Amino acid sequence: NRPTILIVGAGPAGLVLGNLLRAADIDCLILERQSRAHVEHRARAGYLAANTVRILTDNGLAAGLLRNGQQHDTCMFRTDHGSFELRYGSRGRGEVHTVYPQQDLVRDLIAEYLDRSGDIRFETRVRDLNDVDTKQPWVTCESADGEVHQWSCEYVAGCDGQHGISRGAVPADAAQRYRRDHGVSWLALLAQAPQSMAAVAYAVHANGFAGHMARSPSITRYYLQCPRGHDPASWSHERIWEELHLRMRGELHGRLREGQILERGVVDMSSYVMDPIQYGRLFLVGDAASLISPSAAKGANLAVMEADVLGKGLVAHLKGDDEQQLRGYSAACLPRVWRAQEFSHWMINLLHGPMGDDDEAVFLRGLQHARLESLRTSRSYQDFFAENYVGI
Ligand code: RFL
Repeated sequence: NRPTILIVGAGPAGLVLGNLLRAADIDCLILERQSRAHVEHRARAGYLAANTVRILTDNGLAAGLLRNGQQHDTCMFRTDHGSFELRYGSRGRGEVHTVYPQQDLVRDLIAEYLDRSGDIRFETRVRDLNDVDTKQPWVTCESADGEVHQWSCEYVAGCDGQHGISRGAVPADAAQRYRRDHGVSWLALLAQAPQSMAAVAYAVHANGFAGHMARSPSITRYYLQCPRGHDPASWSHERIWEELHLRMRGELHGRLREGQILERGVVDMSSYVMDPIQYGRLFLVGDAASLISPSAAKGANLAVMEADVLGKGLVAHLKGDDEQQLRGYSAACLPRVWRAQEFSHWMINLLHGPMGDDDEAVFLRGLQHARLESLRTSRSYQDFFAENYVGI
């Protein structure tokens, strides 16, 4: 009953890490509070950065996404001043996104982990992490039938997302915590509808931001900026499509292809960074380590990058007795986390103008327009955008 590595959570972070460890024949156990069906159907991210695809490919985890993912290299901006397309695939480092729904990636990663003889327990909630600053950490968990188990291990990877418990096992004085509420909320929608245009579309409108992002040939994600504390159920089907048409300026650029709204939820844009993301023998990975607003689609990509860095560090330490990489985990990840945070924050300012007609709001909308104009006309601005938009 003593796995070498105990991983809390079977999202992209925990599953990539588990697969890397199993490839090196390191004994690990993943504990996941939800059922397998639940995690395999949880729709979230879709835009995978070039570095993510590289990591997954190099580690034999990309068969599904290489077969079924779609490459995207263009995004589009629509404003009161007109519309323009940006072919970011031909700017910056020339990298593109691969669009592959997160739930499909999770399904592939679970199948591969089991093929590598990985041990995973679904419907098993970790209740607490103990003694993580000693050589023998242990956790208490509870299965769906109420049975309580204890596991001890050598290392714990906290991959339990933004609402997990791992972060709480780091004492207040052992890490610096940085937080920001961006004061913006999005109604996140999944529509049973093919994409309406070939590119990601960002619409800046007096009623607020609207976004269009492909997920699969028959599913599209849409976003509508909405007031904080908004009840997503209060939007009727008709009102959603009417508002999307209006903000996307369907009358000028062509109507959107409508379909049933399959899922809806409100995402409050907030960010969180912890430094360091290690305490004793506990390592935080993915959303557990740092939360990023979805404005630049970075969360799942950071999770995979961190899982890769930690996986390599653990393998080097356990197989080759080289502890240096493992000790450098936080230092290797955090500069990239901050750079992604900075770009996400820049995107929030690019896409959301303040409402109202007071002097400050009008001034800030002037800046927003200037920023969009730089993006439309300046090659070096476009290179900066492309490098950060697809890069991690
Ligand atoms: P996850 O995926 O949340 O997985 C954590 C897992 O831990 C489990 N868990 C526990 N298990 C056992 N015991 C406990 N006590 C536990 N507590 C929690 C949970 O059930 C879960 O299975 O975290 P991970 O692995 O760090 O991955 C992070 C990503 O999921 C997240 O960053 C992205 O989805 C963010 N995101 C996007 N990221 C991108 O890179 N590109 C995108 O296009 C993109 N679009 C999005 C997004 C997030 C969104 N929402 C819902 C906030 C779009 C949206 C709408």
